[in-house]
This record gives sequence, structure tokens and C-alpha cells, in this order.
Amino acid sequence: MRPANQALIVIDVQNDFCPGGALAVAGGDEIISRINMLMGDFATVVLTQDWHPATHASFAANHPGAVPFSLATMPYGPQVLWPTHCVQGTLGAEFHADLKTDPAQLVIRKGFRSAIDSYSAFFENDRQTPTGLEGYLRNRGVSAVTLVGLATDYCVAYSALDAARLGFTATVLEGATRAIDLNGSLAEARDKMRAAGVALEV
Ligand code: VGL
Ligand code: ZN
Repeated sequence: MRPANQALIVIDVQNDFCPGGALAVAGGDEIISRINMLMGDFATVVLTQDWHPATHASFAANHPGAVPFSLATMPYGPQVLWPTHCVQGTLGAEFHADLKTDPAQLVIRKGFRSAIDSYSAFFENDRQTPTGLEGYLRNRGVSAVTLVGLATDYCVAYSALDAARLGFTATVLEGATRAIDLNGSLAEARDKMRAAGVALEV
């Protein structure tokens, strides 16, 4: 068992990010058995769930003429336009059936406001609007987080960068993540995480 100040944050292990899903990450389902085992080592386990309304501004389908994986400019900066994914209440938004959910004490849903995306478990993409996770962790005496899940270069990396910025010790277990890797996004995310002091472990 890890010390009580450590939490496991499991990012977006949902059907739409696994093979067969709307925004499938290659090998996304391969990480699940390891994540299930890791849960047994941590007294605090948090799951996140990408949870978009159908009208979400990150969906290419909501931008006439835009193709998926193109870039749009939002008030908070550049935003990748994704295929429609993780729509609230759909099968694609459900956790993968093999993911153990019983050990988790908290499920953070994010990306539920139509006008703003939320990659990070801590803040929406304006980097200012909090999800409440920071307060939850601090109240529970957590000072170090281990991050796993999908996708390495988007929601896992943004969460790890915010964790480090907030003063948590942050570790990404890369072997328990898989990446989208859009135009070099994985290398960029790894560089940023290293520069921010996030430990990248296998
Ligand atoms: C994610 C793109 C869009 C992720 C979520 O979980 O990494 N990526 N929404
Ligand atoms: Zn999303």
C-alpha cells in the first residue's frame, strides 16, 4: 500500500477512447488490467469522465465545414476540433466495462459546459475554471498524485501539468497510458511534463 498522501487519478478510461470508440486511442484498452491492479495500492482513487453535451464546442460537427482534428480558435486559445465523443448518457461516455470502478471514491466529470473544453482533471481549458479536484485532494491530505489513463498527450498531460503547477508531486506511469499523438503532440506533451517537473515512469 502506498502512503496515505498519495492518490491515483485515472483519466478518461471510457468506451469512446478505446478501440471501436468515436475517438479511439490505439491500445487504449491494453492499460486497463494494470490500472485495476494499481487501484489496490492507493487509499485514494479518483476517476475522471469526459462528459460533453451534444452541442459541445470541441466537436467538429458543431462547426460548419470543419473537419475533425483541425484547429479552431476559441476565446481561451487554440482548440483541436474532435470527432463527436463522450456525449453525456451515451454508451461511448461510459467507463470501459473492464475498468474497476468500485475502488474509486470520486468521479470527476469534465467538459460539461458547451462553450469550453476541459482536458485537465483540475481546470477547464481556460486554465482558470476549477473542477474542484484540487480542494478534494487537499482536504483528504493528498500531496502526491499518480496519473494513468487516456490520452497521454491530452487529458493525462494537462492533468499532470496542472497538478505540478498546483504544487502536487506528479508522476505519470506511461505504461498505463496510451496517446493520440496528433502532429507530434506526444513528444510535445512529454517535453512539457519533464520541464514542469512531472516524473515520467514506465
Ligand atoms: C481527450 C480529446 C478530447 C482525452 C478528451 O481524454 O485525452 N482528448 N477529449
Ligand atoms: Zn473530450
